[in-house]
Amino acid sequence: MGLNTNELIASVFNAFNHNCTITDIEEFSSGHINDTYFISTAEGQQFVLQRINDEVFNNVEELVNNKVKVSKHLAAKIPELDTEEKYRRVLTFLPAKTGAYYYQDAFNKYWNLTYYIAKSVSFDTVTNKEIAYEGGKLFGKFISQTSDFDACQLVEIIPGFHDVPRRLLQFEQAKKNASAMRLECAAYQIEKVAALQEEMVLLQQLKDEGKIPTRVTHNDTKISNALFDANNKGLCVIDTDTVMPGIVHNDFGDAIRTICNTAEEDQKDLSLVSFNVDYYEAYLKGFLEELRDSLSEVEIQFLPLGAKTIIFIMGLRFLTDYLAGDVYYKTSYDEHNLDRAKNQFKLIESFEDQYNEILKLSKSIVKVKQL
Ligand code: GN1
Ligand code: MG
Repeated sequence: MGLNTNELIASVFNAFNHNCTITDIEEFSSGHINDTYFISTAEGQQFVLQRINDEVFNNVEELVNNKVKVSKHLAAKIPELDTEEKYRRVLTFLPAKTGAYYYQDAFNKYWNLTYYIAKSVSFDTVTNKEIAYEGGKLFGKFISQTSDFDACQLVEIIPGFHDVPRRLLQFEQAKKNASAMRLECAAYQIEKVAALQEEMVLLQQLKDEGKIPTRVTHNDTKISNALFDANNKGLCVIDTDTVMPGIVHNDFGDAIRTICNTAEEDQKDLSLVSFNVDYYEAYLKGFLEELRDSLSEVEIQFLPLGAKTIIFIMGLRFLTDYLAGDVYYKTSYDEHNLDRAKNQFKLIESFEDQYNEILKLSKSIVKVKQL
Protein backbone atom coordinates (compact mmCIF):
# COMPACT_ATOMS: atom_id res chain seq x y z
CA MET A 1 0.00 0.00 0.00
CA GLY A 2 1.44 3.40 -0.97
CA LEU A 3 2.14 6.17 1.50
CA ASN A 4 -0.75 8.26 0.16
CA THR A 5 -3.27 5.59 0.94
CA ASN A 6 -1.90 5.30 4.47
CA GLU A 7 -2.06 9.06 4.91
CA LEU A 8 -5.64 9.12 3.70
CA ILE A 9 -6.60 6.28 6.05
CA ALA A 10 -4.91 7.99 8.99
CA SER A 11 -6.70 11.27 8.28
CA VAL A 12 -10.04 9.48 7.96
CA PHE A 13 -9.40 7.61 11.21
CA ASN A 14 -8.61 10.89 12.96
CA ALA A 15 -11.91 12.34 11.78
CA PHE A 16 -13.70 9.91 14.12
CA ASN A 17 -14.36 10.47 17.78
CA HIS A 18 -11.73 8.59 19.83
CA ASN A 19 -8.63 9.57 21.70
CA CYS A 20 -6.24 7.15 20.07
CA THR A 21 -3.03 7.57 18.08
CA ILE A 22 -2.74 5.37 15.03
CA THR A 23 0.38 3.19 14.85
CA ASP A 24 -0.36 0.63 12.13
CA ILE A 25 -2.71 -0.10 9.23
CA GLU A 26 -3.35 -3.49 7.68
CA GLU A 27 -5.75 -4.29 4.85
CA PHE A 28 -8.24 -7.16 5.20
CA SER A 29 -8.74 -8.82 1.84
CA SER A 30 -11.74 -11.04 2.50
CA GLY A 31 -14.78 -8.90 1.49
CA HIS A 32 -16.06 -8.75 -2.09
CA ILE A 33 -17.49 -5.24 -1.87
CA ASN A 34 -16.02 -2.80 0.67
CA ASP A 35 -12.39 -1.96 1.52
CA THR A 36 -11.58 -2.86 5.10
CA TYR A 37 -8.60 -1.86 7.24
CA PHE A 38 -7.41 -3.03 10.62
CA ILE A 39 -6.10 -0.13 12.71
CA SER A 40 -3.75 -0.46 15.68
CA THR A 41 -3.16 2.39 18.10
CA ALA A 42 -0.60 3.41 20.71
CA GLU A 43 -3.28 2.98 23.39
CA GLY A 44 -3.73 -0.70 22.49
CA GLN A 45 -7.32 -0.28 21.28
CA GLN A 46 -7.83 -1.78 17.81
CA PHE A 47 -10.40 -0.69 15.25
CA VAL A 48 -11.88 -1.70 11.90
CA LEU A 49 -12.18 1.13 9.40
CA GLN A 50 -14.27 0.53 6.29
CA ARG A 51 -14.65 2.42 3.03
CA ILE A 52 -18.17 1.63 1.86
CA ASN A 53 -18.61 0.83 -1.81
CA ASP A 54 -21.02 3.52 -2.99
CA GLU A 55 -21.58 1.90 -6.37
CA VAL A 56 -23.07 -1.16 -4.73
CA PHE A 57 -24.72 0.82 -1.95
CA ASN A 58 -26.14 4.02 -3.32
CA ASN A 59 -27.69 5.15 -0.09
CA VAL A 60 -24.79 4.95 2.35
CA GLU A 61 -26.27 7.28 4.95
CA GLU A 62 -29.34 5.05 5.24
CA LEU A 63 -27.15 1.96 5.29
CA VAL A 64 -25.16 3.29 8.24
CA ASN A 65 -28.41 4.28 9.94
CA ASN A 66 -29.71 0.71 9.58
CA LYS A 67 -26.55 -0.77 11.04
CA VAL A 68 -26.32 1.61 13.97
CA LYS A 69 -29.99 1.19 14.90
CA VAL A 70 -29.68 -2.60 14.93
CA SER A 71 -26.44 -2.52 16.91
CA LYS A 72 -28.00 -0.26 19.54
CA HIS A 73 -31.00 -2.56 19.76
CA LEU A 74 -28.76 -5.61 20.25
CA ALA A 75 -26.56 -3.85 22.83
CA ALA A 76 -29.66 -2.98 24.87
CA LYS A 77 -30.38 -6.73 25.16
CA ILE A 78 -27.26 -7.36 27.24
CA PRO A 79 -27.31 -4.71 30.00
CA GLU A 80 -25.71 -7.14 32.46
CA LEU A 81 -22.41 -7.24 30.56
CA ASP A 82 -19.62 -4.75 31.19
CA THR A 83 -18.64 -2.40 28.38
CA GLU A 84 -15.63 -4.41 27.27
CA GLU A 85 -17.67 -7.60 26.95
CA LYS A 86 -20.53 -5.74 25.24
CA TYR A 87 -18.08 -4.55 22.58
CA ARG A 88 -17.19 -8.20 21.91
CA ARG A 89 -20.83 -9.29 21.56
CA VAL A 90 -22.22 -6.51 19.39
CA LEU A 91 -20.60 -4.55 16.59
CA THR A 92 -20.11 -1.05 18.00
CA PHE A 93 -19.93 1.94 15.67
CA LEU A 94 -18.08 5.12 16.63
CA PRO A 95 -19.39 8.50 15.55
CA ALA A 96 -17.22 10.90 13.56
CA LYS A 97 -16.40 14.30 15.06
CA THR A 98 -19.33 15.65 13.01
CA GLY A 99 -21.65 13.52 15.15
CA ALA A 100 -22.65 11.26 12.23
CA TYR A 101 -21.77 7.57 12.29
CA TYR A 102 -19.97 7.91 8.95
CA TYR A 103 -17.34 10.22 7.56
CA GLN A 104 -17.17 11.50 4.01
CA ASP A 105 -13.59 12.06 2.79
CA ALA A 106 -12.25 14.62 0.31
CA PHE A 107 -13.14 12.23 -2.54
CA ASN A 108 -16.73 12.00 -1.27
CA LYS A 109 -16.17 8.40 -0.22
CA TYR A 110 -17.95 7.18 2.90
CA TRP A 111 -16.27 5.45 5.82
CA ASN A 112 -17.38 3.89 9.08
CA LEU A 113 -15.45 2.84 12.15
CA THR A 114 -16.07 0.01 14.63
CA TYR A 115 -14.11 -1.46 17.51
CA TYR A 116 -12.18 -4.55 16.51
CA ILE A 117 -13.52 -7.57 18.33
CA ALA A 118 -10.58 -8.80 20.32
CA LYS A 119 -9.70 -12.44 20.98
CA SER A 120 -11.99 -13.69 18.23
CA VAL A 121 -11.66 -16.14 15.35
CA SER A 122 -13.60 -16.63 12.13
CA PHE A 123 -13.79 -19.42 9.55
CA ASP A 124 -14.03 -19.44 5.76
CA THR A 125 -14.85 -23.13 5.77
CA VAL A 126 -16.08 -25.31 8.60
CA THR A 127 -14.32 -28.50 9.60
CA ASN A 128 -16.25 -29.59 12.66
CA LYS A 129 -19.87 -29.92 13.75
CA GLU A 130 -19.41 -27.78 16.83
CA ILE A 131 -18.79 -24.65 14.74
CA ALA A 132 -21.83 -25.44 12.61
CA TYR A 133 -23.97 -25.79 15.75
CA GLU A 134 -22.56 -22.65 17.40
CA GLY A 135 -23.00 -20.74 14.14
CA GLY A 136 -26.65 -21.80 14.11
CA LYS A 137 -27.12 -20.52 17.64
CA LEU A 138 -25.41 -17.23 16.86
CA PHE A 139 -27.40 -16.44 13.71
CA GLY A 140 -30.60 -17.77 15.31
CA LYS A 141 -30.06 -15.44 18.24
CA PHE A 142 -29.54 -12.50 15.88
CA ILE A 143 -33.03 -13.10 14.47
CA SER A 144 -34.64 -13.76 17.83
CA GLN A 145 -33.06 -10.66 19.42
CA THR A 146 -34.24 -8.45 16.59
CA SER A 147 -37.73 -9.95 16.46
CA ASP A 148 -39.06 -7.06 18.60
CA PHE A 149 -37.43 -4.49 16.33
CA ASP A 150 -39.87 -3.04 13.80
CA ALA A 151 -38.46 -4.06 10.40
CA CYS A 152 -40.25 -1.06 8.84
CA GLN A 153 -37.66 1.19 10.52
CA LEU A 154 -35.01 -0.27 8.23
CA VAL A 155 -34.48 0.92 4.69
CA GLU A 156 -34.32 -1.81 2.04
CA ILE A 157 -30.73 -0.97 1.17
CA ILE A 158 -30.55 -3.10 -1.96
CA PRO A 159 -34.12 -3.55 -3.19
CA GLY A 160 -34.95 -7.13 -4.11
CA PHE A 161 -31.62 -8.38 -2.77
CA HIS A 162 -32.86 -11.98 -2.50
CA ASP A 163 -35.76 -11.69 -4.93
CA VAL A 164 -35.22 -14.50 -7.45
CA PRO A 165 -37.52 -13.18 -10.24
CA ARG A 166 -35.69 -9.86 -10.06
CA ARG A 167 -32.28 -11.56 -10.08
CA LEU A 168 -33.41 -13.61 -13.09
CA LEU A 169 -34.27 -10.43 -15.00
CA GLN A 170 -30.77 -9.06 -14.28
CA PHE A 171 -29.35 -12.37 -15.49
CA GLU A 172 -31.37 -12.26 -18.73
CA GLN A 173 -30.16 -8.72 -19.33
CA ALA A 174 -26.53 -9.70 -18.75
CA LYS A 175 -26.95 -12.69 -21.07
CA LYS A 176 -28.17 -10.42 -23.85
CA ASN A 177 -25.12 -8.18 -23.57
CA ALA A 178 -22.51 -10.87 -22.86
CA SER A 179 -19.61 -11.71 -25.15
CA ALA A 180 -19.89 -14.91 -27.19
CA MET A 181 -16.81 -16.24 -25.43
CA ARG A 182 -18.24 -15.77 -21.93
CA LEU A 183 -21.60 -17.26 -23.01
CA GLU A 184 -19.82 -20.33 -24.28
CA CYS A 185 -17.68 -20.76 -21.16
CA ALA A 186 -20.76 -20.49 -18.96
CA ALA A 187 -23.06 -22.66 -21.10
CA TYR A 188 -23.48 -25.44 -18.51
CA GLN A 189 -24.31 -23.04 -15.67
CA ILE A 190 -26.74 -21.11 -17.91
CA GLU A 191 -28.57 -24.36 -18.57
CA LYS A 192 -28.69 -25.07 -14.84
CA VAL A 193 -30.40 -21.74 -14.22
CA ALA A 194 -33.08 -22.60 -16.77
CA ALA A 195 -33.62 -26.03 -15.21
CA LEU A 196 -33.92 -24.73 -11.65
CA GLN A 197 -35.70 -21.42 -11.99
CA GLU A 198 -39.29 -22.62 -11.65
CA GLU A 199 -38.59 -24.12 -8.23
CA MET A 200 -36.37 -21.23 -7.18
CA VAL A 201 -39.09 -18.54 -7.43
CA LEU A 202 -41.36 -20.33 -4.96
CA LEU A 203 -40.12 -18.70 -1.75
CA GLN A 204 -40.50 -15.22 -3.20
CA GLN A 205 -44.08 -16.12 -4.17
CA LEU A 206 -44.83 -17.30 -0.64
CA LYS A 207 -43.35 -14.06 0.70
CA ASP A 208 -45.39 -11.94 -1.72
CA GLU A 209 -48.56 -13.84 -0.78
CA GLY A 210 -47.88 -13.10 2.89
CA LYS A 211 -47.49 -16.79 3.78
CA ILE A 212 -43.99 -16.17 5.09
CA PRO A 213 -43.56 -13.18 7.42
CA THR A 214 -41.03 -10.41 6.99
CA ARG A 215 -38.52 -10.03 9.82
CA VAL A 216 -35.29 -8.19 10.47
CA THR A 217 -32.69 -10.30 8.68
CA HIS A 218 -28.93 -9.95 8.26
CA ASN A 219 -28.83 -11.15 4.64
CA ASP A 220 -25.11 -11.93 4.53
CA THR A 221 -24.79 -14.75 7.04
CA LYS A 222 -21.83 -16.45 5.45
CA ILE A 223 -19.93 -18.20 8.21
CA SER A 224 -16.98 -15.78 7.93
CA ASN A 225 -19.38 -13.12 9.23
CA ALA A 226 -19.70 -14.99 12.53
CA LEU A 227 -16.99 -14.47 15.14
CA PHE A 228 -16.18 -17.10 17.74
CA ASP A 229 -14.23 -16.94 20.99
CA ALA A 230 -11.16 -19.00 21.86
CA ASN A 231 -13.41 -21.89 22.94
CA ASN A 232 -15.27 -21.86 19.61
CA LYS A 233 -18.41 -20.42 21.18
CA GLY A 234 -20.34 -17.92 19.07
CA LEU A 235 -19.46 -14.35 19.97
CA CYS A 236 -20.70 -11.75 17.53
CA VAL A 237 -22.32 -11.32 14.12
CA ILE A 238 -20.43 -8.82 11.94
CA ASP A 239 -20.91 -7.10 8.55
CA THR A 240 -24.43 -5.78 9.00
CA ASP A 241 -24.40 -3.75 5.75
CA THR A 242 -27.34 -5.66 4.37
CA VAL A 243 -29.46 -5.84 7.51
CA MET A 244 -33.00 -5.11 6.28
CA PRO A 245 -36.48 -6.59 6.13
CA GLY A 246 -36.33 -10.15 4.80
CA ILE A 247 -37.41 -13.73 5.41
CA VAL A 248 -35.76 -16.14 7.82
CA HIS A 249 -34.79 -18.38 4.90
CA ASN A 250 -32.23 -15.82 3.68
CA ASP A 251 -30.20 -16.05 6.86
CA PHE A 252 -30.67 -19.77 7.31
CA GLY A 253 -29.72 -20.37 3.69
CA ASP A 254 -26.61 -18.24 3.41
CA ALA A 255 -25.12 -19.76 6.54
CA ILE A 256 -25.87 -23.26 5.26
CA ARG A 257 -24.37 -22.36 1.85
CA THR A 258 -21.03 -21.63 3.46
CA ILE A 259 -21.01 -24.00 6.45
CA CYS A 260 -22.00 -27.10 4.50
CA ASN A 261 -19.73 -26.45 1.52
CA THR A 262 -16.68 -28.67 2.01
CA ALA A 263 -14.65 -26.10 0.06
CA GLU A 264 -14.34 -22.32 -0.13
CA GLU A 265 -16.79 -20.56 -2.42
CA ASP A 266 -14.21 -19.97 -5.15
CA GLN A 267 -12.50 -23.37 -5.02
CA LYS A 268 -11.84 -24.31 -8.68
CA ASP A 269 -11.38 -28.02 -8.09
CA LEU A 270 -15.02 -29.05 -8.09
CA SER A 271 -14.24 -32.53 -6.83
CA LEU A 272 -13.60 -30.84 -3.47
CA VAL A 273 -17.04 -29.19 -3.42
CA SER A 274 -19.82 -31.15 -1.77
CA PHE A 275 -22.68 -30.60 0.68
CA ASN A 276 -22.08 -31.87 4.23
CA VAL A 277 -25.42 -33.03 5.70
CA ASP A 278 -23.98 -33.56 9.19
CA TYR A 279 -23.16 -29.87 9.38
CA TYR A 280 -26.65 -29.09 8.09
CA GLU A 281 -28.13 -31.05 10.98
CA ALA A 282 -25.84 -29.38 13.53
CA TYR A 283 -26.60 -25.88 12.21
CA LEU A 284 -30.36 -26.57 12.09
CA LYS A 285 -30.25 -27.76 15.70
CA GLY A 286 -28.46 -24.64 16.95
CA PHE A 287 -30.60 -22.29 14.85
CA LEU A 288 -33.88 -23.79 16.07
CA GLU A 289 -32.78 -23.93 19.69
CA GLU A 290 -32.74 -20.15 19.59
CA LEU A 291 -35.72 -19.62 17.31
CA ARG A 292 -38.05 -22.56 17.22
CA ASP A 293 -40.83 -21.01 19.29
CA SER A 294 -41.03 -17.92 17.15
CA LEU A 295 -41.04 -19.63 13.74
CA SER A 296 -44.24 -20.78 12.07
CA GLU A 297 -44.58 -24.31 10.72
CA VAL A 298 -44.49 -22.92 7.20
CA GLU A 299 -41.20 -21.16 7.93
CA ILE A 300 -39.69 -24.37 9.31
CA GLN A 301 -41.10 -26.49 6.51
CA PHE A 302 -39.40 -24.36 3.86
CA LEU A 303 -35.96 -24.10 5.49
CA PRO A 304 -34.45 -26.72 3.14
CA LEU A 305 -35.80 -24.84 0.15
CA GLY A 306 -34.35 -21.67 1.70
CA ALA A 307 -30.90 -23.27 1.70
CA LYS A 308 -31.21 -24.38 -1.91
CA THR A 309 -32.58 -21.00 -3.01
CA ILE A 310 -29.75 -19.01 -1.45
CA ILE A 311 -27.11 -21.26 -3.02
CA PHE A 312 -28.92 -20.74 -6.32
CA ILE A 313 -29.09 -16.95 -5.86
CA MET A 314 -25.35 -16.73 -5.21
CA GLY A 315 -24.57 -18.96 -8.21
CA LEU A 316 -26.88 -16.80 -10.32
CA ARG A 317 -25.37 -13.52 -9.10
CA PHE A 318 -21.77 -14.68 -9.71
CA LEU A 319 -22.81 -15.92 -13.16
CA THR A 320 -24.62 -12.67 -13.96
CA ASP A 321 -21.56 -10.68 -12.95
CA TYR A 322 -19.33 -12.88 -15.09
CA LEU A 323 -21.60 -12.35 -18.10
CA ALA A 324 -21.76 -8.61 -17.40
CA GLY A 325 -17.94 -8.38 -17.45
CA ASP A 326 -17.18 -8.41 -13.68
CA VAL A 327 -18.73 -5.10 -12.73
CA TYR A 328 -20.02 -5.89 -9.23
CA TYR A 329 -17.81 -8.24 -7.20
CA LYS A 330 -14.09 -7.75 -6.65
CA THR A 331 -12.24 -10.38 -8.70
CA SER A 332 -8.60 -11.49 -8.62
CA TYR A 333 -8.46 -13.00 -12.13
CA ASP A 334 -10.52 -13.21 -15.34
CA GLU A 335 -12.60 -16.29 -14.63
CA HIS A 336 -13.02 -15.66 -10.90
CA ASN A 337 -16.77 -15.05 -11.03
CA LEU A 338 -17.30 -18.04 -13.31
CA ASP A 339 -15.36 -20.26 -10.92
CA ARG A 340 -17.51 -19.00 -8.04
CA ALA A 341 -20.67 -19.74 -10.05
CA LYS A 342 -19.47 -23.23 -11.02
CA ASN A 343 -18.73 -23.91 -7.36
CA GLN A 344 -22.25 -22.90 -6.25
CA PHE A 345 -23.97 -24.95 -8.95
CA LYS A 346 -21.85 -27.96 -8.02
CA LEU A 347 -22.94 -27.44 -4.40
CA ILE A 348 -26.59 -27.50 -5.51
CA GLU A 349 -26.03 -30.81 -7.30
CA SER A 350 -24.57 -32.31 -4.14
CA PHE A 351 -27.46 -30.83 -2.12
CA GLU A 352 -29.97 -32.39 -4.53
CA ASP A 353 -28.28 -35.79 -4.26
CA GLN A 354 -28.94 -35.70 -0.50
CA TYR A 355 -32.30 -33.91 -0.57
CA ASN A 356 -34.33 -36.77 0.91
CA GLU A 357 -32.08 -36.96 3.92
CA ILE A 358 -32.21 -33.17 4.36
CA LEU A 359 -36.01 -33.15 4.14
CA LYS A 360 -36.25 -35.92 6.73
CA LEU A 361 -34.27 -33.81 9.21
CA SER A 362 -36.64 -30.87 8.87
CA LYS A 363 -39.73 -33.07 9.05
CA SER A 364 -38.64 -34.78 12.23
CA ILE A 365 -38.13 -31.36 13.79
CA VAL A 366 -41.60 -30.14 12.80
CA LYS A 367 -43.04 -33.30 14.35
CA VAL A 368 -41.23 -32.68 17.63
CA LYS A 369 -42.73 -29.19 17.66
CA GLN A 370 -46.25 -30.55 17.34
CA LEU A 371 -45.94 -32.95 20.30
C1 GN1 B 1 -20.75 -10.08 -0.84
O1 GN1 B 1 -18.58 -8.25 0.52
P1 GN1 B 1 -19.10 -9.44 1.20
O2 GN1 B 1 -18.14 -10.56 1.02
O3 GN1 B 1 -19.49 -9.15 2.61
C2 GN1 B 1 -22.23 -9.87 -1.13
C3 GN1 B 1 -23.06 -10.99 -0.53
C4 GN1 B 1 -22.56 -12.33 -1.03
C5 GN1 B 1 -21.07 -12.46 -0.75
C6 GN1 B 1 -20.54 -13.74 -1.35
C7 GN1 B 1 -23.71 -6.42 -0.74
O4 GN1 B 1 -20.51 -9.91 0.52
O5 GN1 B 1 -24.40 -10.85 -0.91
O6 GN1 B 1 -23.22 -13.36 -0.37
O7 GN1 B 1 -20.34 -11.35 -1.29
N1 GN1 B 1 -22.68 -8.58 -0.59
C8 GN1 B 1 -23.34 -7.71 -1.36
O8 GN1 B 1 -19.37 -14.11 -0.71
O9 GN1 B 1 -23.64 -7.94 -2.53
MG1 MG C 1 -21.27 -8.32 3.34
